Amino acid sequence: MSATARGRVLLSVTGFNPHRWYELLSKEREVVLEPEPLDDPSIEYAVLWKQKRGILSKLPNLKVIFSIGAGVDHILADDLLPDVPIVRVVADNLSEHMREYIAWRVLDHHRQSMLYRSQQRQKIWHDARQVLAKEVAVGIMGFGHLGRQAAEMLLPFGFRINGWSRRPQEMAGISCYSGEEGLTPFLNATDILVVLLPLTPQTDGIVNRSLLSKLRKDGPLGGPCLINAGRGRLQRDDEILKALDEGILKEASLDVFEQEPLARTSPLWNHPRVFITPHAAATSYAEHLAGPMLTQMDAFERGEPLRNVVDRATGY
Ligand code: NDP
Ligand code: OXD
Repeated sequence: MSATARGRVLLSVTGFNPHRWYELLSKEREVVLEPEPLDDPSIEYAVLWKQKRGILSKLPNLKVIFSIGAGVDHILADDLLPDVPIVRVVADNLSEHMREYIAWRVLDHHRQSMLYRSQQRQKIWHDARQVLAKEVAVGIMGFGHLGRQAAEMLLPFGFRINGWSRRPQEMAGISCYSGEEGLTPFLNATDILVVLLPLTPQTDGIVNRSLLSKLRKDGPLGGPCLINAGRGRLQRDDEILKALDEGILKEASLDVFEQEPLARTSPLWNHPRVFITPHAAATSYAEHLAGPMLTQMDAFERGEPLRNVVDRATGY
Protein backbone atom coordinates (compact mmCIF):
# COMPACT_ATOMS: atom_id res chain seq x y z
CA MET A 1 0.00 0.00 0.00
CA SER A 2 1.40 3.47 -0.78
CA ALA A 3 2.24 5.91 2.03
CA THR A 4 -0.45 8.33 0.82
CA ALA A 5 -3.35 5.83 0.83
CA ARG A 6 -3.29 5.43 4.61
CA GLY A 7 -4.10 7.83 7.43
CA ARG A 8 -1.63 10.71 7.52
CA VAL A 9 0.36 11.64 10.60
CA LEU A 10 0.56 15.09 12.16
CA LEU A 11 3.91 15.67 13.87
CA SER A 12 3.91 18.59 16.30
CA VAL A 13 6.77 19.21 18.73
CA THR A 14 8.36 22.09 20.60
CA GLY A 15 11.79 22.27 22.18
CA PHE A 16 13.74 20.11 19.73
CA ASN A 17 14.22 19.61 15.99
CA PRO A 18 11.72 16.99 14.77
CA HIS A 19 13.79 16.21 11.64
CA ARG A 20 14.68 12.63 12.60
CA TRP A 21 11.11 11.82 13.64
CA TYR A 22 9.85 13.26 10.36
CA GLU A 23 12.33 11.23 8.36
CA LEU A 24 11.57 7.92 10.08
CA LEU A 25 7.78 8.25 10.27
CA SER A 26 7.78 9.31 6.58
CA LYS A 27 9.21 5.95 5.59
CA GLU A 28 5.75 4.45 5.96
CA ARG A 29 3.24 7.28 6.26
CA GLU A 30 2.77 10.75 4.89
CA VAL A 31 3.73 13.18 7.66
CA VAL A 32 2.45 16.73 8.08
CA LEU A 33 4.21 19.28 10.26
CA GLU A 34 1.65 22.09 10.11
CA PRO A 35 -1.83 20.96 9.04
CA GLU A 36 -3.23 22.95 6.15
CA PRO A 37 -6.19 23.31 6.22
CA LEU A 38 -6.60 22.98 10.00
CA ASP A 39 -9.52 20.56 9.48
CA ASP A 40 -7.58 18.25 7.14
CA PRO A 41 -9.65 15.01 7.06
CA SER A 42 -6.72 12.85 5.90
CA ILE A 43 -4.89 13.19 9.25
CA GLU A 44 -5.71 10.21 11.48
CA TYR A 45 -2.74 10.13 13.86
CA ALA A 46 -0.77 12.71 15.83
CA VAL A 47 2.75 12.27 17.21
CA LEU A 48 3.38 14.93 19.82
CA TRP A 49 5.80 16.53 22.26
CA LYS A 50 4.40 19.75 23.77
CA GLN A 51 2.19 20.36 20.74
CA LYS A 52 0.97 23.80 19.83
CA ARG A 53 -2.23 24.52 21.73
CA GLY A 54 -5.38 23.67 19.77
CA ILE A 55 -3.52 22.23 16.78
CA LEU A 56 -5.61 19.04 16.95
CA SER A 57 -8.93 20.60 17.81
CA LYS A 58 -10.39 20.83 14.30
CA LEU A 59 -9.15 17.56 12.82
CA PRO A 60 -12.37 15.60 12.01
CA ASN A 61 -10.79 12.14 11.62
CA LEU A 62 -8.09 12.06 14.29
CA LYS A 63 -8.06 8.53 15.73
CA VAL A 64 -5.02 8.15 17.98
CA ILE A 65 -2.48 10.43 19.65
CA PHE A 66 1.05 9.12 20.28
CA SER A 67 3.21 10.77 22.93
CA ILE A 68 6.93 11.13 22.25
CA GLY A 69 7.54 10.29 25.87
CA ALA A 70 6.43 8.13 28.76
CA GLY A 71 4.78 11.13 30.40
CA VAL A 72 1.73 12.76 28.84
CA ASP A 73 1.30 15.92 30.93
CA HIS A 74 2.75 17.85 27.96
CA ILE A 75 -0.20 16.68 25.83
CA LEU A 76 -2.96 16.93 28.42
CA ALA A 77 -1.98 20.55 29.12
CA ASP A 78 -3.84 21.49 25.91
CA ASP A 79 -7.37 22.46 26.95
CA LEU A 80 -8.55 22.00 23.35
CA LEU A 81 -7.40 18.39 23.12
CA PRO A 82 -9.88 16.10 21.31
CA ASP A 83 -11.14 13.01 23.13
CA VAL A 84 -9.23 10.24 21.32
CA PRO A 85 -6.95 7.58 22.87
CA ILE A 86 -3.46 8.68 23.89
CA VAL A 87 -0.67 6.12 23.64
CA ARG A 88 2.45 6.73 25.74
CA VAL A 89 5.98 5.35 25.40
CA VAL A 90 6.79 2.10 27.15
CA ALA A 91 9.94 0.88 25.46
CA ASP A 92 13.05 -1.10 26.35
CA ASN A 93 15.44 1.54 25.08
CA LEU A 94 13.89 4.28 27.23
CA SER A 95 13.67 2.01 30.29
CA GLU A 96 17.30 0.97 29.95
CA HIS A 97 18.42 4.61 29.83
CA MET A 98 16.37 5.37 32.92
CA ARG A 99 17.69 2.33 34.82
CA GLU A 100 21.24 3.43 34.08
CA TYR A 101 20.57 7.02 35.10
CA ILE A 102 19.02 5.97 38.43
CA ALA A 103 21.81 3.48 39.18
CA TRP A 104 24.41 6.16 38.35
CA ARG A 105 22.86 8.81 40.58
CA VAL A 106 22.11 6.46 43.50
CA LEU A 107 25.68 5.11 43.49
CA ASP A 108 27.06 8.63 43.12
CA HIS A 109 25.30 9.77 46.30
CA HIS A 110 26.00 6.49 48.09
CA ARG A 111 29.76 6.62 47.31
CA GLN A 112 29.98 10.32 48.31
CA SER A 113 31.08 11.66 44.93
CA MET A 114 30.15 15.25 45.77
CA LEU A 115 32.44 15.15 48.79
CA TYR A 116 35.33 13.56 46.88
CA ARG A 117 35.00 15.99 43.94
CA SER A 118 35.18 18.86 46.36
CA GLN A 119 38.17 17.29 48.15
CA GLN A 120 39.91 16.74 44.81
CA ARG A 121 39.51 20.41 43.88
CA GLN A 122 41.14 21.31 47.20
CA LYS A 123 43.78 18.52 46.97
CA ILE A 124 42.53 17.02 50.23
CA TRP A 125 43.56 13.40 50.92
CA HIS A 126 40.89 12.20 53.33
CA ASP A 127 39.23 8.80 53.43
CA ALA A 128 35.58 9.39 54.43
CA ARG A 129 33.78 6.58 56.23
CA GLN A 130 31.82 4.47 53.71
CA VAL A 131 28.74 2.40 54.54
CA LEU A 132 27.56 -0.59 52.53
CA ALA A 133 24.57 -0.46 50.17
CA LYS A 134 22.65 -2.86 52.41
CA GLU A 135 22.60 -0.16 55.11
CA VAL A 136 21.00 2.39 52.76
CA ALA A 137 17.29 2.58 51.89
CA VAL A 138 16.30 3.87 48.46
CA GLY A 139 12.66 4.98 48.18
CA ILE A 140 11.18 4.99 44.71
CA MET A 141 8.27 7.39 44.52
CA GLY A 142 6.21 6.33 41.52
CA PHE A 143 6.52 2.56 41.44
CA GLY A 144 5.28 2.03 37.89
CA HIS A 145 7.07 0.79 34.81
CA LEU A 146 10.23 2.87 35.26
CA GLY A 147 10.20 2.69 39.06
CA ARG A 148 10.21 -1.10 38.93
CA GLN A 149 12.96 -1.12 36.34
CA ALA A 150 15.04 1.09 38.62
CA ALA A 151 14.38 -1.25 41.56
CA GLU A 152 15.51 -4.27 39.53
CA MET A 153 18.73 -2.48 38.68
CA LEU A 154 19.43 -1.49 42.29
CA LEU A 155 18.53 -4.74 44.07
CA PRO A 156 21.73 -6.63 43.15
CA PHE A 157 23.84 -3.91 44.81
CA GLY A 158 22.11 -4.77 48.08
CA PHE A 159 20.20 -1.51 48.67
CA ARG A 160 17.03 -1.78 50.72
CA ILE A 161 14.25 -0.62 48.45
CA ASN A 162 10.88 0.96 49.21
CA GLY A 163 8.30 1.69 46.54
CA TRP A 164 5.37 4.13 46.73
CA SER A 165 2.43 4.09 44.36
CA ARG A 166 -1.19 5.21 44.16
CA ARG A 167 -2.63 1.71 44.37
CA PRO A 168 -1.11 -1.18 46.36
CA GLN A 169 1.65 -2.93 44.36
CA GLU A 170 3.93 -5.87 45.06
CA MET A 171 7.41 -6.87 44.03
CA ALA A 172 9.69 -9.49 45.53
CA GLY A 173 12.33 -7.97 47.80
CA ILE A 174 10.66 -4.54 47.93
CA SER A 175 8.76 -2.88 50.79
CA CYS A 176 5.72 -1.47 49.03
CA TYR A 177 3.70 1.48 50.33
CA SER A 178 0.71 3.15 48.69
CA GLY A 179 -1.70 6.03 48.93
CA GLU A 180 -1.65 8.98 51.26
CA GLU A 181 -1.55 6.78 54.35
CA GLY A 182 1.56 5.03 53.04
CA LEU A 183 3.47 8.19 52.19
CA THR A 184 4.82 9.21 55.61
CA PRO A 185 6.00 5.70 56.58
CA PHE A 186 7.60 5.39 53.13
CA LEU A 187 9.46 8.70 53.55
CA ASN A 188 10.46 7.95 57.16
CA ALA A 189 12.14 4.77 55.92
CA THR A 190 14.00 6.37 52.99
CA ASP A 191 17.58 7.74 52.69
CA ILE A 192 17.74 8.32 48.94
CA LEU A 193 14.44 9.45 47.42
CA VAL A 194 14.06 8.65 43.71
CA VAL A 195 11.12 10.47 42.11
CA LEU A 196 9.62 8.77 39.06
CA LEU A 197 6.04 9.99 39.31
CA PRO A 198 3.96 11.35 36.44
CA LEU A 199 2.84 14.96 36.67
CA THR A 200 -0.90 15.06 37.41
CA PRO A 201 -3.10 17.44 39.42
CA GLN A 202 -2.48 15.15 42.43
CA THR A 203 1.32 15.11 42.16
CA ASP A 204 1.94 18.76 41.17
CA GLY A 205 4.36 20.25 43.73
CA ILE A 206 4.44 17.11 45.87
CA VAL A 207 8.24 17.26 46.32
CA ASN A 208 8.33 20.25 48.64
CA ARG A 209 10.07 21.19 51.88
CA SER A 210 7.43 19.53 54.04
CA LEU A 211 7.74 16.21 52.18
CA LEU A 212 11.55 16.33 52.22
CA SER A 213 11.55 16.95 55.96
CA LYS A 214 9.91 13.52 56.47
CA LEU A 215 12.85 11.61 54.97
CA ARG A 216 14.95 9.54 57.39
CA LYS A 217 17.06 11.93 59.46
CA ASP A 218 19.42 9.56 61.25
CA GLY A 219 20.31 7.44 58.19
CA PRO A 220 23.78 6.21 57.32
CA LEU A 221 24.55 8.86 54.66
CA GLY A 222 24.54 11.77 57.08
CA GLY A 223 21.36 13.18 55.56
CA PRO A 224 18.81 12.31 52.89
CA CYS A 225 19.39 12.73 49.14
CA LEU A 226 16.90 13.49 46.37
CA ILE A 227 16.92 12.30 42.75
CA ASN A 228 14.14 13.68 40.53
CA ALA A 229 13.87 12.21 37.04
CA GLY A 230 10.07 12.40 36.86
CA ARG A 231 8.87 15.91 36.02
CA GLY A 232 10.04 19.33 37.10
CA ARG A 233 6.68 20.54 38.34
CA LEU A 234 6.55 17.67 40.81
CA GLN A 235 9.07 19.71 42.77
CA ARG A 236 9.29 23.29 43.96
CA ASP A 237 12.80 24.41 42.98
CA ASP A 238 13.00 27.09 45.69
CA GLU A 239 11.93 24.65 48.41
CA ILE A 240 14.64 22.21 47.37
CA LEU A 241 17.18 25.00 47.76
CA LYS A 242 15.72 25.86 51.14
CA ALA A 243 15.83 22.20 52.23
CA LEU A 244 19.49 21.96 51.16
CA ASP A 245 20.47 25.13 52.94
CA GLU A 246 18.54 24.24 56.12
CA GLY A 247 20.20 20.81 56.29
CA ILE A 248 16.92 18.95 55.63
CA LEU A 249 18.44 17.57 52.44
CA LYS A 250 22.07 16.59 52.02
CA GLU A 251 22.34 16.47 48.22
CA ALA A 252 20.17 16.48 45.10
CA SER A 253 20.42 15.15 41.56
CA LEU A 254 17.92 16.94 39.37
CA ASP A 255 17.15 16.03 35.77
CA VAL A 256 13.92 18.03 35.57
CA PHE A 257 12.90 21.54 36.63
CA GLU A 258 9.80 23.65 37.09
CA GLN A 259 10.81 25.57 33.97
CA GLU A 260 12.93 24.03 31.25
CA PRO A 261 15.50 24.95 30.16
CA LEU A 262 16.54 25.94 33.69
CA ALA A 263 17.06 29.72 33.78
CA ARG A 264 20.72 30.76 33.80
CA THR A 265 19.91 32.84 36.86
CA SER A 266 18.73 29.84 38.93
CA PRO A 267 20.84 29.36 42.09
CA LEU A 268 20.53 25.60 41.54
CA TRP A 269 23.26 25.77 38.86
CA ASN A 270 25.97 26.81 41.30
CA HIS A 271 24.83 24.99 44.41
CA PRO A 272 27.73 22.79 45.57
CA ARG A 273 25.43 19.93 46.53
CA VAL A 274 23.25 19.85 43.41
CA PHE A 275 23.98 17.79 40.32
CA ILE A 276 22.14 18.89 37.19
CA THR A 277 21.33 17.13 33.92
CA PRO A 278 19.15 18.78 31.23
CA HIS A 279 16.11 16.44 31.16
CA ALA A 280 18.41 13.80 29.74
CA ALA A 281 17.81 10.81 32.04
CA ALA A 282 16.03 8.86 29.31
CA THR A 283 15.66 10.63 25.99
CA SER A 284 13.05 9.43 23.48
CA TYR A 285 15.11 8.60 20.40
CA ALA A 286 13.22 8.40 17.11
CA GLU A 287 15.42 5.49 15.98
CA HIS A 288 13.93 3.34 18.73
CA LEU A 289 10.40 4.69 19.03
CA ALA A 290 9.13 5.71 15.57
CA GLY A 291 9.06 2.08 14.33
CA PRO A 292 6.87 0.80 17.18
CA MET A 293 4.49 3.76 16.67
CA LEU A 294 4.11 2.90 12.98
CA THR A 295 3.57 -0.76 13.91
CA GLN A 296 0.81 0.27 16.33
CA MET A 297 -0.89 2.36 13.62
CA ASP A 298 -0.91 -0.67 11.30
CA ALA A 299 -2.19 -2.96 14.06
CA PHE A 300 -4.91 -0.45 14.98
CA GLU A 301 -6.06 -0.40 11.36
CA ARG A 302 -6.28 -4.20 11.42
CA GLY A 303 -8.64 -3.84 14.39
CA GLU A 304 -6.17 -4.82 17.09
CA PRO A 305 -6.29 -3.06 20.49
CA LEU A 306 -3.88 -0.21 21.22
CA ARG A 307 -1.19 -0.81 23.84
CA ASN A 308 -0.04 1.58 26.60
CA VAL A 309 -3.13 3.75 26.45
CA VAL A 310 -3.28 6.56 29.01
CA ASP A 311 -6.14 6.71 31.49
CA ARG A 312 -7.45 10.24 31.09
CA ALA A 313 -9.18 10.09 34.46
CA THR A 314 -5.90 9.66 36.36
CA GLY A 315 -3.78 11.65 33.87
CA TYR A 316 -1.08 9.00 33.34
P1 NDP B 1 3.85 4.62 35.02
O1 NDP B 1 2.51 5.15 34.66
O2 NDP B 1 4.20 3.24 34.62
O3 NDP B 1 4.07 4.72 36.61
C1 NDP B 1 3.62 5.80 37.35
C2 NDP B 1 3.70 5.44 38.82
O4 NDP B 1 3.35 6.58 39.60
C3 NDP B 1 2.73 4.32 39.21
O5 NDP B 1 3.30 3.49 40.17
C4 NDP B 1 1.57 5.10 39.83
O6 NDP B 1 0.81 4.36 40.79
C5 NDP B 1 2.32 6.21 40.51
N1 NDP B 1 1.43 7.35 40.78
C6 NDP B 1 0.75 8.11 39.92
N2 NDP B 1 0.02 9.04 40.57
C7 NDP B 1 0.25 8.83 41.88
C8 NDP B 1 -0.24 9.43 43.06
N3 NDP B 1 -1.11 10.44 43.03
N4 NDP B 1 0.20 8.96 44.24
C9 NDP B 1 1.06 7.92 44.30
N5 NDP B 1 1.56 7.29 43.20
C10 NDP B 1 1.15 7.74 42.02
O7 NDP B 1 4.92 5.67 34.42
P2 NDP B 1 6.44 5.42 34.04
O8 NDP B 1 7.08 4.68 35.14
O9 NDP B 1 6.54 4.85 32.68
O10 NDP B 1 6.97 6.93 33.95
C11 NDP B 1 6.93 7.77 35.07
C12 NDP B 1 7.28 9.20 34.69
O11 NDP B 1 8.66 9.32 34.40
C13 NDP B 1 6.61 9.75 33.41
O12 NDP B 1 5.29 10.13 33.66
C14 NDP B 1 7.51 10.91 33.07
O13 NDP B 1 7.02 12.08 33.68
C15 NDP B 1 8.86 10.54 33.67
N6 NDP B 1 9.88 10.33 32.66
C16 NDP B 1 11.00 11.16 32.68
C17 NDP B 1 12.01 10.98 31.77
C18 NDP B 1 13.23 11.80 31.81
O14 NDP B 1 14.05 11.75 30.89
N7 NDP B 1 13.46 12.57 32.87
C19 NDP B 1 11.93 9.95 30.74
C20 NDP B 1 10.74 9.13 30.82
C21 NDP B 1 9.76 9.33 31.75
P3 NDP B 1 0.02 3.04 40.38
O15 NDP B 1 1.09 1.96 40.22
O16 NDP B 1 -0.87 2.78 41.53
O17 NDP B 1 -0.69 3.34 39.09
C1 OXD C 1 9.22 11.31 28.92
C2 OXD C 1 10.33 12.24 29.01
O1 OXD C 1 8.15 11.56 29.43
O2 OXD C 1 11.24 12.23 28.16
O3 OXD C 1 9.41 10.24 28.31
O4 OXD C 1 10.38 13.03 29.95
